[in-house]
Amino acid sequence: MTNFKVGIIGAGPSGLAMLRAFESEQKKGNPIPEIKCYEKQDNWGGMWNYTWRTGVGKYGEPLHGSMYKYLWSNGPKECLEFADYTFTEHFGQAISSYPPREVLFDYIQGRINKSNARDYIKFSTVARWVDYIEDKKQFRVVFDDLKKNETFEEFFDYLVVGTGHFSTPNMPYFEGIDNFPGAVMHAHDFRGADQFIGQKLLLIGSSYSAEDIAVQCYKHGSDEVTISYRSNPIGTSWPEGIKEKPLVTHFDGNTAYFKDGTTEDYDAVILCTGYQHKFPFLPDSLRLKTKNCLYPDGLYKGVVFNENERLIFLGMQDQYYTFNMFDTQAWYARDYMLGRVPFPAKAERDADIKNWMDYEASTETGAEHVDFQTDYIKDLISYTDYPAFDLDNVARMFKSWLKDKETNILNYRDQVYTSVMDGTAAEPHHTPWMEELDDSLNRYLQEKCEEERELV
Ligand code: FAD
Ligand code: NA7
Repeated sequence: MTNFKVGIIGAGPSGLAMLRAFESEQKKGNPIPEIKCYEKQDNWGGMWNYTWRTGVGKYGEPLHGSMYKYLWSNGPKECLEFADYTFTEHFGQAISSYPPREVLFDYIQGRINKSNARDYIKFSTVARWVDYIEDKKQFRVVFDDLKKNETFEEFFDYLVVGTGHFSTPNMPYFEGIDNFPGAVMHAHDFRGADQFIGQKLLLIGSSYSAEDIAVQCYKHGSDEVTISYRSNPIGTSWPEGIKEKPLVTHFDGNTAYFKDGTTEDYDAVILCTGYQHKFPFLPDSLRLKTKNCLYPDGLYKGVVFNENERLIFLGMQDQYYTFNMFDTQAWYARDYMLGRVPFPAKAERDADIKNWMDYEASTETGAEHVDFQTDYIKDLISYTDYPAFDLDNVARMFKSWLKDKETNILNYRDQVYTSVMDGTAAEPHHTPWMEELDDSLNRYLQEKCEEERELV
């Protein structure tokens, strides 16, 4: 049955994957449902659509973007590559394994520009509220057209939520932080290391944001960085200038007090304390309630909302895999909506969710988390025609990346990997990452940097 209507909220990598999944079906000559996608920003790309703004966007909405200047991929691009659109197809040449943000944005756009996806997307439009109308089995969604400042509503048989979950800060309070005299911000508002040159920084949290912001600030000239951890230190061998300490207990002026009894003075504090899954447009009964983990409770196959099977969430997991995982989810969601994949009774779905959650609970190390997500994607792929790829090899690259970071956090981005999609071996970037201060697409694609040319 295809005479139904699908609403997609968000045109980031997840929402775009959903559009692409339907497009691939259409290209085969098969009928597809009526689709509409709504994006609150003026362009697609989600997090990868960089903004200099903080706080609110140009229409006064809570700002989505958490990315910053000088952000380079924090994992090998070979692990996130689309199976149906390779980096080599896009750039026409081999590139390095850890491209900067603008290069990845270009790649995301490359695939979607080849489709008619833009025709389906209404930009500058925010989903405000959703009701489920039981007797019609439809969602009523209230939107605001931000440019026209007008409210309207639409009805859908299926609703796909692809609004991301690294946007609403988790901001814990630490006694005395309200009187800290320097800058205090969450990683969500960090827009680059420039303002912290010559400063002594305290980062709270010990995951990806803390690790990368510490290294970025070190690279761009901060004096000293302390990372304060709650549960576990990151534990890599840090260069002189970055160190880890147990959790800060409180502040007095610009002095931070730590659990181990030590104190230190700082110029600025950055809370790298993660994000909340936040769906202000969903009522409690339709809301996914989860912390950041590999298998959120209540999602069958990590995608279908178990309490209302017409509601779909994409990209809600913590992420080792990104773009190709969103694809496999979108392909699954498409075939689910088209009635092509088995959909057992609720008790069986509950049991399936529990199995995955028990599996996640049994994992501890980074390598085990990688294996978990690899198995999850293998399961999803087995239901659809998303092009199969060598996931075991991708898992090996992830584990090697984890080791590279442990060995040398400052140069892991100089390592190169080989695509499992088309066999292309990555080319080292023309400049070692620690010396490369320009993250623009133009500079990145230069064959040799100017200084080298002069020497030739
Ligand atoms: P998002 O990219 O967050 O997109 C969600 C979209 O939904 C946005 O466009 C938003 O405007 C829209 N939206 C939200 N609410 C509404 C609403 N109510 N109405 C309409 N539209 C709405 N991944 C990697 O693979 N490599 C990296 O190096 C990497 N680095 C990262 C660094 C940072 C700082 C962060 C925060 C994330 C990073 N990620 C990285 C992960 C990144 O989140 C994913 O790559 C990807 O962007 C997730 O796609 P998504 O579509 O699920 O969500
Ligand atoms: P994560 O990976 O969810 O990590 C959040 C970190 O914040 C983690 O180390 C937490 O410590 C820490 N945290 C959370 N609450 C507190 C409090 N109250 N006090 C101290 N520390 C706390 O978020 P990230 O921002 O690092 O990464 C998210 C994405 O952004 C990721 O995909 C990157 O690519 C970019 P815990 O270990 O739970 O004790």
